[in-house]
Amino acid sequence: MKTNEIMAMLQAKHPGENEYLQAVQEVLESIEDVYNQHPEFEKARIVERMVEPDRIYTFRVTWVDDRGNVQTNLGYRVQFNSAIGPYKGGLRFHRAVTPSMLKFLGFEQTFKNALTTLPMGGGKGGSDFDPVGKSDDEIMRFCQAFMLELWRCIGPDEDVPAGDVGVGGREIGFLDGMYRKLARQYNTGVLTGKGMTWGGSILRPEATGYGAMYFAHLALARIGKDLAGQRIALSGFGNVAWGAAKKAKQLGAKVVAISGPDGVCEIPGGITDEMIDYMLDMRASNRNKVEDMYVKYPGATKFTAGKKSWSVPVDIAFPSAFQNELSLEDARELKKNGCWAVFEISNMGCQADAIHWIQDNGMLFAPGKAVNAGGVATSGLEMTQNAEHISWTADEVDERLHHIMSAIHEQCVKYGTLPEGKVDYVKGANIAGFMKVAQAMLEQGLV
Ligand code: 2IT
Repeated sequence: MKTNEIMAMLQAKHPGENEYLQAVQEVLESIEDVYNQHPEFEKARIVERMVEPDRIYTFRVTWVDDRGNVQTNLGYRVQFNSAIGPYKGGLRFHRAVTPSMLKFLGFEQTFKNALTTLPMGGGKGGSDFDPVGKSDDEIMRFCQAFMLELWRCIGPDEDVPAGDVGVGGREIGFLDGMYRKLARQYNTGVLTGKGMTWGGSILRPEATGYGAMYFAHLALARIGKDLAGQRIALSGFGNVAWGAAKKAKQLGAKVVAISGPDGVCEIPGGITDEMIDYMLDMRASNRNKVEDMYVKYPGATKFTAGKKSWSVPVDIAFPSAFQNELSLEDARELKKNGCWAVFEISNMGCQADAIHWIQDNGMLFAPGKAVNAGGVATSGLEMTQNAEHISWTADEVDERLHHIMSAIHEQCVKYGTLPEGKVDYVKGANIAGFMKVAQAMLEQGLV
């Protein structure tokens, strides 16, 4: 297998699908050497098969807004790879959603889920519906209309969606409510991220951010450092940044920046518990403005329009909002201001040239598919609890999450340790995830 040749073939087949091509290129670059040591993979054309989704559902979603206008959006479910288990991955509601975006996310999800140690395949879905400025009623009507189509594509042993950008507990509630009505199944683990009283797992809302901090703790401990006392920049103020802020604070780090599409909110004294709680109100308002934090806490914060979190001097950056949110220029500015580590919590949060620059300039870097895998891992734990008709305590879930994040970290170290002793977490995560999926595909024959 030659990465260049496969990429040329995919570019010709899927022109303009930039996020998808970027995600594939990153994985292929990392695995090329290992892959070529396995002629049995080449013979079964594992790579050519693995880069294409098993299937993609596309559907029209029609709903009525509060003014009585008929609205039409597009809905999708990309079932990427089921070699190690049922398709599993979130739903993204964002105006920029395209098949390319969901294919990149489904591809990444396949390897991420393999890293979690749990038997979950990879999938992703969503819609170009824009939640910004929508009322709760509009969100409910959209979710119901979306599920009218989606419910035939999913099932607890087939495909289990969850949240992602624009889809949190409220949306999962509306989606699951409609699924129950349509399927007449009331104890299903068909969605994860459910409410605590109707099948949800305790700690699932926090899990992505908690897992990211556990991973960072392990990577720092390996080089004799600690999260306590570090100044941290997060981006966004959604579910992921919220969980990350909570755990960072508990571990003694100081979160000094969050952001939104409107700009950056600096918090020189470090984020407080009240501010962390207020992030939930900010999301629920559907305003999508980080300036609201400044308006609420003007004495303790500073808002700068049009700037990103990466302009704030910090020790560690945690992109936690959207793909490609950290550019080469941002990476340079971070380093200039003293930053020495970047942990992606968002999926593909850094642009490809930024990752290369960060690694070449002696900074520690870890990719989203390892760092943020605690979210989907806890979804996997929710599926187990649903299947067993039980619920675990917070301590039980947290202990399993810890265990999974250390298993992920260990796999990265196993496959990513360089001759000089440093760990290339990109390589480690990609090879570990790839080997597991490739082996399963090989054993299952040409299907
Ligand atoms: O990107 C992700 O891993 C998620 N949005 C969570 C997926 C899940 O199924 O919990």
